[in-house]
Amino acid sequence: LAQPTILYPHESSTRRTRDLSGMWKFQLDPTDAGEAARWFDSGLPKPRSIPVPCSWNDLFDDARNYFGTSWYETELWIDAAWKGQRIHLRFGSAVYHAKVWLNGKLLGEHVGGHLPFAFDVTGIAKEGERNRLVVSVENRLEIDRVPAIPDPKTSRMHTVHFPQTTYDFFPYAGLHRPVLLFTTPAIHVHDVTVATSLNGSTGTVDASFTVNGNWTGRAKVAIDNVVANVEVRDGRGQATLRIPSVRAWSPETPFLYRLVVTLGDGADEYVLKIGIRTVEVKGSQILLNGKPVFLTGFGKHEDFPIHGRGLDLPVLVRDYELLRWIGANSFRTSHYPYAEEALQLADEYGLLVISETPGVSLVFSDTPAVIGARYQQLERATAELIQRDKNHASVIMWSLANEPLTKPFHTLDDAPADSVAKGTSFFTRLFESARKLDKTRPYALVSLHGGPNEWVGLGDVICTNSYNSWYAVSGRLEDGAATLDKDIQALRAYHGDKPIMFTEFGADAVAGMHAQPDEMWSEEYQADMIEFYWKTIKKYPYIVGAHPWAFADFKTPQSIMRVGALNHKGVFTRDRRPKLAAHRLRSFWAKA
Ligand code: BDP
Repeated sequence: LAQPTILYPHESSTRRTRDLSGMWKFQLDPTDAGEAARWFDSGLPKPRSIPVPCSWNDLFDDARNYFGTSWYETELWIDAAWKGQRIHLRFGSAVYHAKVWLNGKLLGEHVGGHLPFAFDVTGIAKEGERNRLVVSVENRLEIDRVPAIPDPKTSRMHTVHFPQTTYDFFPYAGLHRPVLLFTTPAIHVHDVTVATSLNGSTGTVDASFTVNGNWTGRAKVAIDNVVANVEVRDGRGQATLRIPSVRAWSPETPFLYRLVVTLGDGADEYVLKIGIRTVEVKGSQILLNGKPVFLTGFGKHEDFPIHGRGLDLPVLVRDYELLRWIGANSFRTSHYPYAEEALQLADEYGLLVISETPGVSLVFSDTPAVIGARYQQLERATAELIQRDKNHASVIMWSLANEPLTKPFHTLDDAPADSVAKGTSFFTRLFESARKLDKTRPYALVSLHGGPNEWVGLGDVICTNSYNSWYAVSGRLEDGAATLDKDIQALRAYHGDKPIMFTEFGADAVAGMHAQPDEMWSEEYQADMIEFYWKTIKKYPYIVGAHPWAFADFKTPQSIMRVGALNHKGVFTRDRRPKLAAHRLRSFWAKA
């Protein structure tokens, strides 16, 4: 409990939040001079304005391909009414490595992006004065980070691809999510973990919580008029609430209850919206509230013109409206954790979410030191992700990685003989450490064409990305469909009873490009390919989900494969207009 609370700062009778979003000062620091020159003390010498949250890349021409340190600065004021409260400063995410100073004092740092971090700034933030907040954000693309760049010695990716990445999305950077000031009482709820179950018409909510300062005293946990009195000892409390005539959470009825944890007679109050539901893998099915569920939806990206990867609430609402329109019940947060606001809204919309770590495109032909550094980072990010998302009804499965490979995609060299074994021990360890943190949800690893079997088999659901008729069997829909049948049967033969899910399949289509007969890059080809995948997948009762890649077109590095530096596999364009494939899917999903 030495760390500040990372719970989302919802307001309550005892807690206040102030959003610091807006125009901040910004400066690139290509020579890394800022720290030695103490910009954190004196402020930025030659700043321009930048909106927070937003990526820096699409705002300024000189920042498009900037991969170094940038500085942000703003001022903040403390409310007189906050006297006696703890004051916390919280960042939704900063990509990749952030350092934070308040009034010249280093508060701390965070590495990895996509996940929140907070500091207790009580006493450092002064009331009645201008407080200077300075943040450096550094986004070097490095081989030993997660995600990584390819090793220029073994990969030819750099000759066809700029900037060099191992992954297929633009490496946007900056303060991507809101920066919040929030208050709590001195003694406050530090963490809450909720697990729910159903028994007939009764819902059971098991809520355990911690209080800072090893506090001992009385507390209450309540949902509506169901209240449990709790003795908190050494900072730990636990309550079990039984809700009669429960309204179970599901995509059809995404009902949310208000869970309130109150310390003493109102010394602190933490409010959390929860859904009561169960999820489990049984035989070849994923069961939601005891009934088999089939996942329709997409892999997505946090991506929009000009904002880049910055949180964009209007786009978020529009995306979920379009998911409803097309008849999707789910999505995957490919290939990194999405904003907390996205998960809160998914809870409300009844969307089922596969929550993915930033572990995209790991390769196992690199040195043990590099693989080890990536492991440390990914294990930490996984723990932070589970801590952050564990109470969302919408989150039904964890994806620990996307498309790990034995060797870089673009190399013709053979993978080193021990690369499968190296990956197996990496993922065995990762699954073990994650499974200790949340025992209420299934885990998976998303593979490319099912391989290697040893890795994907560590998951509870066999997730596979599959590109027949695109990267494989290019230009031939019928042959692609025949290959798909064989692929499915091979997966089943290896993995036995486990459910299989197609987490990606798709074709690029440039909106407005048409062809008769079918031809790659046309809207017809994309729609027809998605159709044969859908029809094939539906033949097999042990396949539990189909997510075409991708929801919408999105920004990529520049390369010979990506017209306009976009991946065109979206069934919507980047500005969310439906392609032919969207209408086709809607006829299968929404109208069925
Ligand atoms: C898969 C990746 C995804 C890519 C997609 C593609 O998981 O990130 O965008 O292929 O190439 O390999 O379109």
